[in-house]
Formats: sequence, C-alpha cells, structure tokens
Amino acid sequence: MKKMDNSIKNVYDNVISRDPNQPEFHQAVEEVLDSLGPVIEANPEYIDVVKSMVEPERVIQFRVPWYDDEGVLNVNRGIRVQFNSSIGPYKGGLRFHPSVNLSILKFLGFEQVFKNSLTGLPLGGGKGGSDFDPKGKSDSEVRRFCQSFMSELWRHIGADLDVPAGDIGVGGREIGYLFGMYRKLANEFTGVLTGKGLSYGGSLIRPEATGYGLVYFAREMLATKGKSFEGASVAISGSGNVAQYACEKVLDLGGKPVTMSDSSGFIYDSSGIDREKLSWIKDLKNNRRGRIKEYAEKFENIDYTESKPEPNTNDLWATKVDVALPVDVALPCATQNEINAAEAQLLVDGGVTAVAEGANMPCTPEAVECFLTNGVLFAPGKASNAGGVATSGLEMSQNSIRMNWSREEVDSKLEGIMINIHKNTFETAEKYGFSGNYVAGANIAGFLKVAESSLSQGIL
Ligand code: NDP
Ligand code: 2IT
Repeated sequence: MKKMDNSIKNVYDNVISRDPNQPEFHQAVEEVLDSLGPVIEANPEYIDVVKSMVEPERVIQFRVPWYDDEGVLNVNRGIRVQFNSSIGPYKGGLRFHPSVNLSILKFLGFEQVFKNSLTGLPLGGGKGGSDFDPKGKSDSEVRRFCQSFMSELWRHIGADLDVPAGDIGVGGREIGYLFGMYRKLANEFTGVLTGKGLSYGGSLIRPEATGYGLVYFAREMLATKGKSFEGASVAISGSGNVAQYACEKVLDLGGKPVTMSDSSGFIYDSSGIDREKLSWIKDLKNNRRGRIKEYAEKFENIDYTESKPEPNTNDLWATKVDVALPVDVALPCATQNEINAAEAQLLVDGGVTAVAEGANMPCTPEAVECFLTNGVLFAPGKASNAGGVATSGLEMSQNSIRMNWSREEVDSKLEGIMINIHKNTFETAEKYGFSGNYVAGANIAGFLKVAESSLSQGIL
C-alpha cells in the first residue's frame, strides 16, 4: 500500500476484513487501488464505483460429482464469479487446476473486469473453474467431469449473460465437452462459450490470440525505446496455450526463444527453440499430453532443471545455480506469482530490457517494483494478455451475425486491438503522472470506462 488516499485505503481495509483469507484477491485489488489516487482526486464521485467494484456482483458455487474409470465417485467443487457486468455480459475463462479456490477466482475475475474494458469491446468480467485436475485423467473421465460441471453451470450462463472460455487446464477438448452439454440442456445453439472448435462456431486465431497478442504488445513497448524482437533472446515460461503461441510469434518477428517450462521443470535451449522444435512441443503438449522433460531427451545439448517441490515456484526464473538468465525479453506464461523479487533482480542482472506478462499476475508486487525501479519495460497481464479475451469478443460477434471471418481478418483486428491497448495505457499513464508505468496506465484506463458506465446506470 503506497500512495492510497484515505477513502481508497478504507475500501482496501474493508476488502481485507471482509475476506481475510483471500491473499491473491487482496494482491490484485491492492495493485489496482494503488493506481487510482489521481483519478479519485480529479473525480471524487468515482469513489462509490471503487467501493462497489471490489465486491463481485454474484458468486455461484456448486457440487461436481463424477465417476472415474474405476467406478469410484469423485466430488469436485465448481465456482463461477460473475464480477462486473456494467459494460457487457460477464466474460472470462474457466480454470481446472487443483489449486483453484475462491481467492484465485476472485483475483482472476477482478483482473478480467479491467482487461476486458481495455479491449474496447462490450465485455464485462467474470471467471470460474474447479479444483479438478485434468492431468493423468482419461478422455472419458474429462468428458464425464465436464458434463457434470455444465449440468449445473448451464442455468447461470448464456450468450447475452455470461460467456466462459478456457484458461489453465481448459483447452479445445474441454470446451467441446462443455459446449455439447450446454447445447443439449439449453436446447439451443448459441455462442455461449468461446474457444470453440472451428466446426461448431469457433473463430480462427482464437487459439493463437493470447500468445500473438502478447508479442504484439511487447513489440509496441520495445519500439518506444527503439528496440525490437529481431535477434532478441527470449525466456518463456509455461508450455501451454499462451506459451506456445507466444513462442511462435517471437519466431515470426526474428527473436530467439530459449526456454519453456511446465510444473515439473524447465528446459534451456541455448541454440534456440526453432519452428520444428516448437511443433514437436505442440504435439507433446496438445496431443500426447507429455512433460517438457522429454524435450531434453529428444534434442541435443538441452539443459533440463526440475522444479522445487514448493507450490508457485518456477525454477526457470531462478535458474539452477542462481545465475542470471542472459535474456533480452522475458514472457512469463505459466501462472500467478511465478517471479518474485529475487528472480526479478536476476533478470535485471542478466540485462533484460522488457518483461511482458502472458499469464495473469505472474510477477509479485515486489518483482514489478524491481523492474520499474530498474527501468525495465514492464507490461501487466491485464494489458498484454488481453488478446485472448479480445478475440473471444470477436468470436461472439461472428456467432451473433452467424458469419466466419478469415484468419487474416481476425489477426489484423487482434493486432489493431493490441496496438490500441498499448497506446491507451501508455498515454493514460502519461496523463495521470505515471509516465512509462504501464501498470498504472492499464489500471486507470480500464477503470475509467467501467466507472463511467456504473455511475450512469446508478451503480447497481
Ligand atoms: P495451459 O493449461 O494451456 O498451460 C499452462 C502452463 O503453465 C503449463 O505448461 C503448466 O504446466 C504451467 N503451469 C500451470 N500452473 C503451474 C504452476 N503452479 N507452476 C508451474 N507451472 C505451471 O494454460 P494457458 O496457457 O491457457 O494459461 C497460462 C496463463 O495464461 C494463466 O495464468 C492464464 O490465466 C493466462 N491466460 C490465458 C489465456 C488464454 O486465452 N488461455 C488468456 C489470458 C491469460 P503443467 O502442464 O505441468 O501444469
Ligand atoms: O485470462 C483470460 O483473459 C482468459 N483466460 C481468456 C478469457 C476469455 O474469455 O477468452
């Protein structure tokens, strides 16, 4: 808590005392409230919006029972946080991961409100998921789980009400099973989920969109310092949807990706992950559902380092001997709080120029502070990973008009949206006295649209 005035500080204190056991949610709220001082000073009436925005409009929690292949009953928990619908229907992904709880989904839903506002599209914010772990489950088990999950969720969502999509552990396979069950129960075919397969209403470029958008944003940010991806070495964490397509776009722009990871460990390939190796990784992760360790067995001269057992530690950023990673750009694309202050310092020591968040909140507040004080260009996820949800918005539009746009059309709209988000966050930071600080720029620019619409509608 740095520069909050008293009225904002009261809001933050209430958030903590109301839900003292939600650390990830507190972290996301504090980061936003820290930026809003000058906005409230200029528009004191906006404090009512701040007060209401930190409370989700609605939270739904439900039981998800399913039988595994041995005939044993498993009972997971499903949650949907419908955070804010003042500028459009709730929109945001579903996460299936054993760590999922209300704190994590509220942090993600809260971030989503600002991110979706930044896209310029009419999208409110929400998030959901389950503590179900798809790892090691058969296709039939995943299908049974998804059908059970949707057998409750379907009554709370709709194409004009709440439109879920993927996130960690939810990709094309899961969206397919979820969509099928929704269509059956609702007895209608609408764009109720995004990230759908192309044969049943999906949009071209949606799988690529988060990773591509991230690199478009980072490219714009680098350009402000006269730099580019050409010849830059790039550390990427994760090896899922966002990481794979970030890697692909870095290659398109002439950069050299050197790392990828999963929750078991990371690979460092000093010769660079080229297109052939990337397509092997896609097959490994998307079809064979294998571990990144196999990369080190398949290709020559690869360093593989196993993760530490503690949760939320990703050795990639510390490296095995605590020596700085010599990279120009870092793109954390795995999970929240994967880069702490010490790891940020290692990146700074290694000469990093830019860090852009592909994941949601992968850098701790201390890590962000370290980048900002050392003059590293830093893009917060709510701006730099907004390409995924923006393209989900484009999928919704295509579903509404019952048309499909070409790959080129969607990609060029995505690129235009990312360029706009960069411009808007950069200029807003400048205007409110946070020059060069994209965190403040994104928080303020995202807030203003929601604030205006909430006040006009009488808050509610
Ligand atoms: P995926 O499930 O496709 O991939 C996640 C990757 O991150 C996997 O390699 C996974 O390893 C790794 N990972 C997940 N949790 C941990 C952990 N606790 N420690 C170490 N590694 C971990 O998910 P996405 O690529 O879709 O999502 C990645 C991030 O990007 C998330 O923060 C998500 O919220 C964010 N995001 C996603 C968007 C999208 O469109 N999909 C849009 C915007 C943001 P393993 O397989 O071993 O678990
Ligand atoms: O965090 C995110 O923005 C996503 N997981 C994508 C959400 C969406 O609705 O496409």
